Amino acid sequence: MRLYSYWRSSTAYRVRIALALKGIDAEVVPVDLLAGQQASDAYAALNPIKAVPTLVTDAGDVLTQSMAILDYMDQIVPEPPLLPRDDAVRRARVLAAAMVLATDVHPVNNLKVLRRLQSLTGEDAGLPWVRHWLTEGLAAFAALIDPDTPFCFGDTPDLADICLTAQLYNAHRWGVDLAPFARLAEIEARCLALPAFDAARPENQKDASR
Ligand SMILES: N[C@@H](CCC(=O)N[C@@H](CS)C(=O)NCC(=O)O)C(=O)O
Repeated sequence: MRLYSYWRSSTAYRVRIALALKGIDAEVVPVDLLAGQQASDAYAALNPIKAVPTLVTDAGDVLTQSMAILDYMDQIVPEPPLLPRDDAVRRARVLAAAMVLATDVHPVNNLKVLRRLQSLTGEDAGLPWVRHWLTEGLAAFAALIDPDTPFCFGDTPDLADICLTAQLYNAHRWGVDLAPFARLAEIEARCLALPAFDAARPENQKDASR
């Protein structure tokens, strides 16, 4: 398989974690978002929304949207599961928490949204904007997960933990005050102590520039 990724992309980070958890080998192809490579004709032909990640399977199928790619991986390699399979209510709860970060927080803090905001307002409101939505989203996420489990919803990491770890990378990067989120920090530490999460970290990618 081939994963088009950018080291700092939290959506590509989600997919890198899941690939490692599932033990799926993939060649990582860097797409430099700051250089605008996501908008090249060649890349846009693969991923029409001009964003990472994109996964190309061994059969040549081109998959886009990180949550759809995670679902695909959960189908082809069922263990460890990313979502509960035998409890519809728990499955909906895990998905809801993950989607707070994936569909409520991530889109409004995306690079192209920040650039558009700046071009419309003439101001660089990026940092307060990003911190606001992250803080609001993390508070909602914390209220939605189980209160006293090692990971978000149990003894092993799932889709919610994957989305959390990736989004907390952004929170650290942008200096969000994480003092109110002690439980999330504990879960993050447990996740990052696992080899699969560690291997997927932005700073451990070959295109990481420090
Ligand atoms: N909903 C998409 C979002 C993908 C996305 O926006 N990725 C960001 C990086 S985290 C990106 O490539 N942004 C490019 C840009 O803003 O120009 C997904 O989950 O795959």
